[in-house]
Amino acid sequence: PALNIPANSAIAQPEFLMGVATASYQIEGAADEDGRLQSIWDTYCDEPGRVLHGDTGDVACDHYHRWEADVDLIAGLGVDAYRLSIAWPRVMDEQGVPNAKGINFYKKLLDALKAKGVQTYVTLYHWDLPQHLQDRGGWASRETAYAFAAYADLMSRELAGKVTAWATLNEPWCSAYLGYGIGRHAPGVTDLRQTTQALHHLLLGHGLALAKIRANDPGALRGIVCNTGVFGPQTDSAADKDAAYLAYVQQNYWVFDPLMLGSYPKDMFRLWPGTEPLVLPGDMETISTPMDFLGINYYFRTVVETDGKGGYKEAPHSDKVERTQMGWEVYPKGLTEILVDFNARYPDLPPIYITENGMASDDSVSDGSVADPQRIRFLENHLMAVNDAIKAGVDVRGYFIWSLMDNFEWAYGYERRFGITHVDYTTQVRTPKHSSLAVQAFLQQRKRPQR
Ligand code: GBH
Repeated sequence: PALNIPANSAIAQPEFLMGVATASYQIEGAADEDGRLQSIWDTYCDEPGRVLHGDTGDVACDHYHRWEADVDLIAGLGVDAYRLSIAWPRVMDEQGVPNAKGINFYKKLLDALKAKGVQTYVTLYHWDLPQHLQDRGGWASRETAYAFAAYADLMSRELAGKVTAWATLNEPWCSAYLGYGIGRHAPGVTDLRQTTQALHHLLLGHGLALAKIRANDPGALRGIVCNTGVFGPQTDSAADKDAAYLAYVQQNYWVFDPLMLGSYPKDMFRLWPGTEPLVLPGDMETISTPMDFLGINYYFRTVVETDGKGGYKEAPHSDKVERTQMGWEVYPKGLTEILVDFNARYPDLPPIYITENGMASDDSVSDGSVADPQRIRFLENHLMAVNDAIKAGVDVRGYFIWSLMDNFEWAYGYERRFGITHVDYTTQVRTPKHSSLAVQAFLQQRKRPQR
């Protein structure tokens, strides 16, 4: 049966864009092929103890070789759009010389999607930084922002006309904080001064890239994709409420304020005193360059309490709430709350796309089918949460499910399955889960626009 979404809701109209999402390192594999350089994730995966079971992206879903069948899979779902990312290490060498083989992979892929009528939302950076740039400081170094602008310049020239919408970065918060703050992601650094500087350089690179894309591919939309999250206080005490507020600032306003208002929130540096980044004249103007869309990724709520030192920490998990295979709380209302809050806080908020939402479950194939009832409910309830935000006046234009298929889930390797399609990593067989069939049926019964 189809996703249970009322036919008269805004999100069930054909104008509301429905898509599925992936990212290069999580699906492509072919790590050493056609001149691909080493990325920070290849390095990180090879360090003992970093990734569960020592998994790596060397093969992943072998999408680099199976892309044609995967395009058929996407088109067969009936989605309007596919969100993918480009692997920076595939398309340029260390001197910045274009690598035609790598670039051609994306040309063929984008052309095949276009031929099937699938719009393309292309992220330039979904975490696979070329290792040679990390060797010179990575995002903690200002040079990386300029290198990113040169990469964006090249790709928007090479792929002009093939892309519906460009997103510069995926979740700069994760790159900065998980990568340079707590070391849970590549490059595995733990230094808060590098963290705030890295975020600044990511955002600067984003702003510089927007100008290149505008010049080279003026017909495409330009934006960024950022993660969001909501926080609840463990108790009603003032200290716990302040803890929840600070966590919210750290996860959301730290990134969105510079993009939307041109300044960092002061409370960030109450949380992390003495970590203000070095900001050069003109940087904040570049960072707050207007965009055509904002991509928002949303997954869950976290309950926090005071750490007793003016900060916050995660509270012990309550067993009263529903959780996913990640241990993440299922909290659809949080998505409405975020959208309504941003709409009130940012006067120039551009149209929004939910560029990722979904959940992991421990799915397996039995009798040729995969039952994932929790995911079906999850998708329905989060789509309705988007609908509530639209009713409250927020301009949300589309929604992408994370993910098209099970894939390399970063520090959790292959043990967490976010796909609406099951992947058998031994045979690479793709099996649609029940959620995928429900999405497909929902999309089929939507009215098609009159042409
Ligand atoms: C997204 O990130 C990614 O874009 C995607 O590649 C990934 O596969 C997908 O979601 C599923 O995870 O402070 O260490 O407790 C997820 C966004 C935001 C998830 C912050 C974890 C808290 C990490 N994340 N969050 S931690």
